[in-house]
Amino acid sequence: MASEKEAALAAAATPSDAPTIFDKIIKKEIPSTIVYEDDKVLAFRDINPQAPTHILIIPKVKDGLTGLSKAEERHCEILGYLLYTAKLVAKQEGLDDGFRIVINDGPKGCQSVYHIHVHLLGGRQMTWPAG
Ligand code: IU
Repeated sequence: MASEKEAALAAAATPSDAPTIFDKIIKKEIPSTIVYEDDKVLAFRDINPQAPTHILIIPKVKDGLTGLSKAEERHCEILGYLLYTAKLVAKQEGLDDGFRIVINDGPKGCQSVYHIHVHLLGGRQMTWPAG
């Protein structure tokens, strides 16, 4: 599998508002391990986990929100809901001693999928600074 940096650079070369693999995951056209779902969001296990618990939380409707840098005022509600869902899933996963939330943005942020997503990482001691 390509490194995160290579994947981010490859993704940056594609039209950023094009459908992504996450649309197929939302439509259940490709399998994923879903841990939470409601009418607004989907949470599923990352295919390449960077921690014992690594879950992605995504909006079901992208509405132009390819990444955080594209956020408009109309997105405030879903952005808050993504974080609230991350907290619910962290509780569900038993991450009672702490966890980390990450939103990668753009090539330098190592974003590789242009459908906004919140990474929920836990189950091990995190270090700082992030790489
Ligand atoms: P990033 O922040 O854009 O780099 O995160 C994208 C994540 O999506 C990354 O951690 C991948 O492992 C993950 N992922 C996935 O879970 N399932 C897939 O089919 C693909 C990527 I492509």
